[in-house]
Amino acid sequence: MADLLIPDDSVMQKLGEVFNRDMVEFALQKTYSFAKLMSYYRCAMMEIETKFNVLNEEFSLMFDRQPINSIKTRLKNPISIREKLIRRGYEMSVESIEEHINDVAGIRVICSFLDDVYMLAEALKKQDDIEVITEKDYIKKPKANGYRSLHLIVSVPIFLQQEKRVMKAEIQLRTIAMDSWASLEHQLHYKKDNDFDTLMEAELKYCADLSAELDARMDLLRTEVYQGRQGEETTGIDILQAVAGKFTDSDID
Ligand code: 0O2
Repeated sequence: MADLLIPDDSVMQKLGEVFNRDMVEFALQKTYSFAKLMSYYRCAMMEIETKFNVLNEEFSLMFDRQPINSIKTRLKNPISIREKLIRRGYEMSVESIEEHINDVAGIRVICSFLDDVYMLAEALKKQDDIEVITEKDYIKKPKANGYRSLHLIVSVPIFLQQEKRVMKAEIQLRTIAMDSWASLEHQLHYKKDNDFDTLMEAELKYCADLSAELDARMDLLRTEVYQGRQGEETTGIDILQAVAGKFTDSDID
């Protein structure tokens, strides 16, 4: 066990008076292994965050605009990890966390425009040290409640002093509108323990549809501004076509 985790003698003595010494050492060993694993996940988040910052920098240099509005990272807390393992019928151990939980490391990339979400996802997927494990496109196929976001579960190598480890992480890419809907919906769910009633669900879905329309309109506007379309007014038909173009029939099975 790493020296820095062994408490000094007086603490060990006090713990030993209450608990069996083997038990104390066992608990310390487990705590250390857990802390080490969490630190690896933190490294994976740093690697991925840097990759997105590099893409943002390159894009800003080439096109004089930044596709990323902000990046948030979070490490899943031990209580949520435990709940998820129990819910899925797995034991609570360091090995089990690594094997069964894909979203201990979470990176949320908030993009300026809808097209940026896909541009950034494609740019990341092309990198030869990134392996995509699963992809869920809740933008093309929103969840029933209206939730939209592009989710990638990826693996990324981290390089330690003595070894290379491949860690999993969940990346959520979404626009500002998608993010504000998701965080407000999350807050409302948090406030209301029970499920929403039908009217509330319909209202939430309506707000999600409005946010989807906002994204489509902003994307159209961006295209016009950056492609220099001048002198022509944006018509309602343009906007409807833009919205329809984002979600073709083939996307909806
Ligand atoms: P937290 O606190 O954000 O970590 P998986 O986790 O991938 O094994 P699942 O549930 O199929 O299993 O994953 P999915 O559908 O990709 O969703 C994972 C995450 O997306 C959630 O994490 C949320 O962050 C977000 N999410 C999914 N659906 C919704 C939704 O309806 N509303 C909001 N606001 N967020 C959503 P966690 O673990 O639930 O929570």
